[in-house]
Amino acid sequence: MIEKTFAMVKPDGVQRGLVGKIVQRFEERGLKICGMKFMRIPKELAERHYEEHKGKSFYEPLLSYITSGPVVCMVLEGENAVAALRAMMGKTNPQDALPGTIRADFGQATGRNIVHGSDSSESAKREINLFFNDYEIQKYDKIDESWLFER
Ligand code: IDP
Ligand code: MG
Repeated sequence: MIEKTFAMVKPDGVQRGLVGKIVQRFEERGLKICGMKFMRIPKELAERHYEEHKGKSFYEPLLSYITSGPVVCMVLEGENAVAALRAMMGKTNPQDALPGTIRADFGQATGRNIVHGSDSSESAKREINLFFNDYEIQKYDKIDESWLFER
């Protein structure tokens, strides 16, 4: 099933100069970039984005982290894109993430784990709507599609 998901290079990924490498992985996998923007997340948006974690011990540090500098937000599309992105990211704690995943290859600590990806189709829809307007999400044909998929 072709679907969209929401991805983000978090402030540590931007500061450490990993934006290009991370976006390259998505492009090489064949995930289509439908939206992309460089922004600083306002506190209120961070609170809405992470509302499921409100009250947890890491909630306040998480808000500080995610609003501490600019991030790169993306809408990615592909076959089972939600699960594909989560698999590419690896486990939340980079210490548990498998080599070859973004979090294992580039990070060491849960509180500095470089990337975000929606955890379900419902989260993906919610997060895409939180971060992107309709006019920021592009519909277009990409020349590799007939070689990525059997059609
Ligand atoms: P996920 O990003 O893999 O979906 P969640 O459990 O949804 O993981 O947590 C959201 C984010 O909160 C994590 O990516 C990480 O940045 C931060 N976080 C989660 N658990 C901890 C923790 O125990 N200590 C510090 N930060 C945490
Ligand atoms: Mg999550």
